[in-house]
Amino acid sequence: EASAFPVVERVETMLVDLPTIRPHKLSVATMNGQTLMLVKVHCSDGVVGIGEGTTIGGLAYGGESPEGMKLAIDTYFQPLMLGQDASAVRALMLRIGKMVKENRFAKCAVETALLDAHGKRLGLPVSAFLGGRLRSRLPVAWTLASGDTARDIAEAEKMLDLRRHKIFKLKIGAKPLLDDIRHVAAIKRALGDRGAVRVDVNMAWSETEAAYGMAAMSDAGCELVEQPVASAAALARLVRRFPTALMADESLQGAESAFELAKLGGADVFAIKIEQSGGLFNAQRVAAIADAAGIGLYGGTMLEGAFGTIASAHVFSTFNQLQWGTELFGPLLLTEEILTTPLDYSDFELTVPNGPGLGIELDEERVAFFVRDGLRKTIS
Ligand code: MUC
Ligand code: MG
Repeated sequence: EASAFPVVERVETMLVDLPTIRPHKLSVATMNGQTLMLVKVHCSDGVVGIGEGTTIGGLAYGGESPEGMKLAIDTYFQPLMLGQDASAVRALMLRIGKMVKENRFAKCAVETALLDAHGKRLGLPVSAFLGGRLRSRLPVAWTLASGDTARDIAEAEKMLDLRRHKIFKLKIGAKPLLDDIRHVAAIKRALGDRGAVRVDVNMAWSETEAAYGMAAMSDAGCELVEQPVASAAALARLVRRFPTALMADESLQGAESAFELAKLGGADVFAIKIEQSGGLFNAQRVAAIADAAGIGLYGGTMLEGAFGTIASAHVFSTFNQLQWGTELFGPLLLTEEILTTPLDYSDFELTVPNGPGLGIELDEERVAFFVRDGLRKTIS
């Protein structure tokens, strides 16, 4: 007898290795490519949902890797999902949460796939059952991280000409402080009022360096400094000492850490990421904490491909406020298009798709070529 609700029949995972358009240099790693961990949830009503997990530089950024996510889902998530009601997404995520601690990135990928499937089933975009969107276009920052000042300026000029980005985030912290200060000042000088300049230190500074660095960033015309130090207590000591805004990223590892940081007064702005938050619903919980604490919001990225990026876009479209825009440029850092219809990046913004589920479609033939141990390996 057929059950009254659609059940999860199969959970399929794959690693997709894609080159980046240029080396992407962060203080924690230099990326020459990105690995997308894609998860497909096959349901008994014939619906298939797709989710994605990524990290930055393998294990250089945090505790999860694409390979680790795949293993966790294949071995531990899948048995908890098979035969369960695929349309009861929150109940299924709670069930998984009871048996799987941490693993926020893998949970986010699975939740994304379930929500994509659910939306396709209902004929509604994911944003609709996250409470409904307040905006359909999101401002998108671009990250300048070639490691070379002149090249970064040329890249920013190109983005301005294309009308694709006018907010620029510079990755610093790998070089000596004075070199970084010169780099940021030179880029802001070149762009003037045409482009906003922000920096992400990815925790590379000591608190002393941060105090000096934040003052220098303010003088250089940099409007925001992201996660200069690791410690939440140090962030709280640095916050609002300088005209430049202070944004937390790595410190935010789900709602509990967001609550602790808000209590400490450790940030002017939260960079909310769906993966670090542990999924789309949890990203909304982090946003609610920021709202309640009077903290500004920014839509962050783990340099996801199209699926993680659009899952993020659906969530960010529902935030009460989004004063600092987003950095949902991940797909543009990759050389390959993996969708049948490319995303709409235009006039400095990304359009949140309106079709059922995530509202995007995987180009199966194209992606087969880049699946690890798949077609490309067989051919070459
Ligand atoms: C981060 O730390 O915010 C976001 C943009 C980028 O280039 O790297 C990421 C990660
Ligand atoms: Mg960051």
